[in-house]
Amino acid sequence: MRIVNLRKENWQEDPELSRIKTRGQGLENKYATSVLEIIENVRKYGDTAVFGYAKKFDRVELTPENVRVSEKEIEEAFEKVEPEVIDAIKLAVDRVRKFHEHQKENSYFVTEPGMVLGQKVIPLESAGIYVPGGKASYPSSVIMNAVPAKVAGVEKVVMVTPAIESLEVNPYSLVAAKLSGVDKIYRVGGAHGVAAIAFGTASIPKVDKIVGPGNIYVALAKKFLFGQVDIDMVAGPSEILVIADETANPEWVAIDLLSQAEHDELAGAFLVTHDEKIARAVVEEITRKLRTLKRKEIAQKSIENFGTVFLTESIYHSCEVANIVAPEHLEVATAEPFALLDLIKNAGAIFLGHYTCESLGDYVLGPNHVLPTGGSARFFSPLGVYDFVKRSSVLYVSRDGFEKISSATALLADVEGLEAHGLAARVRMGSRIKVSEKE
Ligand code: HSO
Ligand code: ZN
Repeated sequence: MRIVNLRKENWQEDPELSRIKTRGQGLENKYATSVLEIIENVRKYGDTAVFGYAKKFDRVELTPENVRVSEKEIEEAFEKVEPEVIDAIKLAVDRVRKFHEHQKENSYFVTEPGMVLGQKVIPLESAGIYVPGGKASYPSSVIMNAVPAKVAGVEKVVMVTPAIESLEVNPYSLVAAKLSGVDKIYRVGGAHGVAAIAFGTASIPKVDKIVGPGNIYVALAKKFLFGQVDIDMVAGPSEILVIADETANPEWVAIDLLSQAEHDELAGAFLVTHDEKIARAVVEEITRKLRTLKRKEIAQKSIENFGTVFLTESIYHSCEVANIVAPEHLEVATAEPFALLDLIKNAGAIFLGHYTCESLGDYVLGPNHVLPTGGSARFFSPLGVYDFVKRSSVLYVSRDGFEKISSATALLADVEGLEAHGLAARVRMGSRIKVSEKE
């Protein structure tokens, strides 16, 4: 973990800070050709292509009969999962649902004499949740993606997740899916799984929006299919930035940094502090903890790649640095964290105080853990209920209302040289035509 001193003029141009600032640039495009080919084949050949790719990449024999996970398998998953884990999943679902209820957006209508104008909020009809296979098949991510969709009122929530080498799907994810209200589950993944729910096949339904994390193939497939369907943001490796003052506990800060470093070799773990003692103590703790951590290979690589301590002049300077990095997760481990909230502009989620460790938010606290990465917290928001609705404008004018705005409409149409636009207003002007409408 390197220590970078930002107590200098032109600290904004520090090369290490610049490297971290631009960490999210560019998706690896070297797989683009193969992903495009997969998409095209699934579009043309449907199930045949999807099952062919499942055999080739995941070594699993899928058929129209077995591709959907049956209710019986879901029941069996409940048998396999420890009762206390089921309770923890229930707690998470419940808290995440309650938090997201506040994000529901109402339709609105404004009236003025002769006019009613409004915006109608309509849930998407269907959504597809991608859940990675293997080790990164996180039940918590199933909850974080499915619950907001259900709270928004999406009727058909479909989950896709690869079955690799055997037909079995992670029972924890099945339990989380059931308890979050997922309607149908298909054991298919990869770029072909994404394409399957983007176009629909004979045995896999088409959806309106695809959300959820995945490997580079999945991310590219989502990117290429955007337009055919809507997608959430393309998530990059996880990140955490901790702002610490002299009241922070170095051991706690160290393990919180490692909690994101253990996700991925390219994960980011940053400490920003004006206190040199804390800086050194955290670095020592990280070295110590890395010796025994189960995922030390991954965490170690991530710390080597991106692990950085920035030494600042003051707590306010630390906030400026945090805003430049725009981390996915920001922990404010200081004596008065609420006092800094106003200064924080760019962060996916802001964890205030010494006890609010990031992992609480990953699992049960309530806010969503699908957050903007790679500096995109400058312009993106957490996944939420608002991502599963769309809006339609509603417009109505009566004859009186029409008279107030028709001349201006006709005039602007003339300016744009669009005669029929102008005529649409003019043919109605001054008329008391026999429409059945009552004024
Ligand atoms: N921290 C990850 C989410 C996650 N953590 C899932 C544990 N499980 C998102 O940045
Ligand atoms: Zn995490």
